[in-house]
Amino acid sequence: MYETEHTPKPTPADSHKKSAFVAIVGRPSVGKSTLLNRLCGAKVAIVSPAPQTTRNSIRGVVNRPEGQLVFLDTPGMHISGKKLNQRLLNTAARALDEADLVLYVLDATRPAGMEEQAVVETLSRNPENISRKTVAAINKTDTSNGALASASLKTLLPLLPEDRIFNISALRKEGLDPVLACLFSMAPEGSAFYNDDCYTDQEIDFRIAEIIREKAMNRLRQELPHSIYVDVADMELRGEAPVQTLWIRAFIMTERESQKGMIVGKGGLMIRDIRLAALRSLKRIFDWKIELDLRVKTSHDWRANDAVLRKLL
Ligand SMILES: Nc1nc2c(ncn2[C@@H]2O[C@H](COP(=O)(O)OP(=O)(O)OP(=O)(O)O)[C@@H](O)[C@H]2O)c(=O)[nH]1
Ligand SMILES: [Mg+2]
Repeated sequence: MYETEHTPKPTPADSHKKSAFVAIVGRPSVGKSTLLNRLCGAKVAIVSPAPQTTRNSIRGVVNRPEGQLVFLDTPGMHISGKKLNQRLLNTAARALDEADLVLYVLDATRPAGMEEQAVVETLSRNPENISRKTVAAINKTDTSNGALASASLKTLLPLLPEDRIFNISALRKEGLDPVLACLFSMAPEGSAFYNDDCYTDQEIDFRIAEIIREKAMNRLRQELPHSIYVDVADMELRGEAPVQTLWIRAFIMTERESQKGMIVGKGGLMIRDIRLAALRSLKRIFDWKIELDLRVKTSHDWRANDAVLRKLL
């Protein structure tokens, strides 16, 4: 019922072109999702300054004359005993195993430290990952020259060939073409996985929930960005084409009752602001008119609740 022009469909085989799944991995907040969006030329994954914004493995498709690359954005790798974090790490590790190629993103503005070591260890579990599959992109070189990250990369991954290390700025869209060219040169020959007018395979309710979560995360402080998830409880396509309206009822779910007030805000101003920002984004993504009924609800300690985590991750 909600099929759009973005819904993936298989394409006929095209033998002399290349195609590959590319896992984008790295620490939290290095700019993986920003990079995915820039590569796809569309907003596929949500972005915020808070670490661990991405919670799922999100696909974005890039079509070029050379063929098709399907990028898998992954949650930032972060070692922690918490249930949610363990699941996020598993999601990233699974994407690594499934991918033909790996785009390993580093942050030029932050020293490597223990966290980078952990990413490298995960990558190195399969030696082929480094020798045949990995391309490294040192991101945020608009802010720092990347020399530090480049030096630590040489120590951490001495087997990674130098011509597979690139300086980029995802934010400014700088240095991305050489990265794509390198990935295509390493990709196997094969037919496209998706139609060439398709840039993501996400379900509509998931995209809506993510956009709302992004708007909320970017407006909330302290622990709150991590304490929420968004539940799209109901959707209905109303009216006749071409002037149809997608009606949505969604809930921002908090961990504790006491957090609801901060999301609603004084006189309801915060939730109104989140709702309007989400509407602006959703209107850019979908062709329908959008009506959004947005409320706040509590799902006690959901980050430790397996049933909720299974649904979300
Ligand atoms: N200066 C600068 N900032 C960037 C660049 N790329 C991303 N950022 C910022 O870095 C922050 C994190 O970006 P994300 O794309 O959400 O990072 P991520 O790696 O997907 O983070 P997680 O999903 O939490 O693992 C945001 O505030 C971005 O605007 C860049 O090239 N330069
Ligand atoms: Mg992300």
